[in-house]
Amino acid sequence: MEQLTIQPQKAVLAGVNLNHQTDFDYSMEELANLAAACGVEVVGVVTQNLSKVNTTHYIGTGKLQDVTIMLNQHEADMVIFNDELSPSQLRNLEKDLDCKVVDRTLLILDIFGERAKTKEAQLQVEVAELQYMLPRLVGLRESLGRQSGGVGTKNRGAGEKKLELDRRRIEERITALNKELEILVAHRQTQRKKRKKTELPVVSLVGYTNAGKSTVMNTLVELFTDSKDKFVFEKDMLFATLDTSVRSIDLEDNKTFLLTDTVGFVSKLPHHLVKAFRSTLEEVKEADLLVHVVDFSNPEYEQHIRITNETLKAIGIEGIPMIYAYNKIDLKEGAIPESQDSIIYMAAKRKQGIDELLAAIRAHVFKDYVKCEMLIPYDQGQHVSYLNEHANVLATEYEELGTKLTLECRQSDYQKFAQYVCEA
Ligand SMILES: Nc1nc2c(ncn2[C@@H]2O[C@H](COP(=O)(O)OP(=O)(O)OP(=O)(O)O)[C@@H](O)[C@H]2O)c(=O)[nH]1
Ligand SMILES: [Mg+2]
Repeated sequence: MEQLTIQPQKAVLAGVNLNHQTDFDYSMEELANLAAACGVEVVGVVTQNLSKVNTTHYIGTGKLQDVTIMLNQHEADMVIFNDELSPSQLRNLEKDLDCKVVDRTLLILDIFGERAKTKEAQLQVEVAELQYMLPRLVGLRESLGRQSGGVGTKNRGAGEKKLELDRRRIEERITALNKELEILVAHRQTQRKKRKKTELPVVSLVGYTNAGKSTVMNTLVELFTDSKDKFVFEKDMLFATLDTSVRSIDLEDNKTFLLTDTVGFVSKLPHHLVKAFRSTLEEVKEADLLVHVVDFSNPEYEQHIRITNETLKAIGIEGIPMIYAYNKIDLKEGAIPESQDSIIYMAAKRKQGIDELLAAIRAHVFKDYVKCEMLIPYDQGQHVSYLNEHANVLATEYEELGTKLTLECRQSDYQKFAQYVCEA
């Protein structure tokens, strides 16, 4: 057995700035963060301004030499490219650089592979990996053979094993994985249907990776549920969350909504990965309201907002009302603007701005609540109990003909109990 000692790998980053994109520097910085998340140490960066990427080598010949010099200088044996490489670019670079060649897609796949905890996430990542590998078998065989498998640590070896399979077997494996996934997805759909029956409004947290979505979720869970085992995983790292979790948030006035937390986005999220995670994101599609969590302390937050909105659109999530939650204001210097209807400034970790966020959520998801009076006959006591549990009962009086409730309730309950409503 090969020993799986974890050695920090050293890498040179290479990126092409196509037509002077303003966010280019940031995307290189992000590439370095992604590399760090894989335990890779960045020892040098080579960039080039081009109007079109080099079709055979992604960067030009001169820059390729710069890369080689840097590799030798630092005794590094890996180059990470800032875009997805075509199969032939990968092959050529492999051959000419004589080192391990990794692109942004493989890097992200590797992180996802390492973080995936649930069966569904693991299957989704594996499908995406195999789809990525399929057209690149030749180049990757060499690249991954050079060292022990994937980019990072845990995935190591898995990549190698996969490459021993030939194309046909990879295709068969993709089919088999997709079948397994279908079963899991069907199960989740059943759960979702069950939830739908409760007619509770669904609020979904969306946003860039590391913005604080899971922290917002945990803060609300802490304040509005009894069971503390309902916390989700939050951490200062890219892609801490890969699955969708749903929690029921019961506010003091018996108004309840479902809150979902899910995977965050990043720029140039690999196409296959987005596709693979489509079913995870289906929950978001059915949301009544999106809370777009933004790391307001990140200088590139506007860019993050744009990428998140573009990714949402790419997966077919459009036309759902959205609240912006500008998070981490505790890290921001200077004056913080006042929160408005759909723009909230907050610090989830310090429970700051939670009231404002809740007010904004309430205004959206409980707007069809009806305020009325109902007179429930004494022999229909079960309705009184139901309403005490499911509606916001403001006053209770015992009258000659029954219990008179002054309440706010959902439209559906208003209709259900229409016969008891007192005319105003
Ligand atoms: N200073 C500060 N840090 C925060 C705040 N909210 C969240 N964080 C931190 O930001 C980091 C990321 O938080 P998460 O909640 O895991 O972020 P996420 O959006 O769920 O990230 P992914 O699951 O990776 O997409 C953690 O270290 C949090 O403690 C805040 O209001 N202020
Ligand atoms: Mg998270």
